[in-house]
Amino acid sequence: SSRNYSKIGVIGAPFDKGQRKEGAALGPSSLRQSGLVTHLQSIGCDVRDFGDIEYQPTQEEGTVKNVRNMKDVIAFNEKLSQKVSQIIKDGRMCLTLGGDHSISVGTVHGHLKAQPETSLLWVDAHADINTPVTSNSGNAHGMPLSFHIKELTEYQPEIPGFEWHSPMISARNIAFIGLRDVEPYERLIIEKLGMCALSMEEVHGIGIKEAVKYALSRIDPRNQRHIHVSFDIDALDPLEAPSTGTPVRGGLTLREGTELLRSVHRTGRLSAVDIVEVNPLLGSASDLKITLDAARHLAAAAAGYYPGGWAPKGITDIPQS
Ligand code: 4U7
Ligand code: MN
Ligand code: MN
Ligand code: MN
Repeated sequence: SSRNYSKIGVIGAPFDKGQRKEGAALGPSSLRQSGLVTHLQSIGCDVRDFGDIEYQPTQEEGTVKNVRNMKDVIAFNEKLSQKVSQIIKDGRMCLTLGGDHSISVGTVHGHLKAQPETSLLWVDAHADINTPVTSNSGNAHGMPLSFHIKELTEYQPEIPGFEWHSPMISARNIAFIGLRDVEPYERLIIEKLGMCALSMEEVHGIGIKEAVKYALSRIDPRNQRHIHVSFDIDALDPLEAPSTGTPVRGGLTLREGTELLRSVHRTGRLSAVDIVEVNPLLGSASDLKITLDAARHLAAAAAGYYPGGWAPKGITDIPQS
């Protein structure tokens, strides 16, 4: 194996108005405190930390067209999208630390603006493809994918202030891995659009390596597109990542998660990764430590970390006594 560590730009997205539990907005600071960024540096990555998106949420509830806090979702993500575009244009893999999953409204949009030829791997227990019309919860973190998909344009209500955001990816360039809690209308959308959706059942059937290979062959058949991985920490089993808002049993092991990310890294075209839904206010201190450790391992795998180690650069001989 050869040493191929990344040039990375890290951006924090401290936002949790896409769902009702407080705490995911503390994700970026708690991930940084646990040493995620310094770990990437220590394994040899060229890391530039762009800090956190600065945003003061409005105090009003602001439900628009069945989307709770939509004004905040729109304003936060407009800033985040610009930042992500800038980092990618700067030639770095953009690592975004959430935040709840509604922050992918901005990360995916910003990535697609900078690199239109991008495919998207959605690693999650959930499909997050509800439109404001099909959503039962009104929570934006269950809707981000629907906003990005060209084929769903005519099913979206018009939302004032959201005009800057247009769908920029086709359903054929998106795949799911890890699904195990999909609502009936979400499943209908997936089937109507013929999307590649690998639930935990399929992952267990063919193994994570084959699952990733198959998903990539579906969304990037000519091996030429950039890849965005939006990794919801709840894709992992709650035993591996307990501190999250919507845990579902029967998930990926951390080992499967790192294998997935390292496989995508090996394509050489991984250009953005989101790690979202870490909520430091949920669970015990030990639950939180386990969750933060998992996130750090995922980030390192995305950066190309190889656990077998490397010989020192440029040296071929064992030192003599
Ligand atoms: B997450 C849900 F109703 N489908 O829309 C919804 F089951 O980002 C869950 O994946 C969404 O954690 C989960 O609210 C969003 C629900
Ligand atoms: Mn989820
Ligand atoms: Mn999600
Ligand atoms: Mn969740």
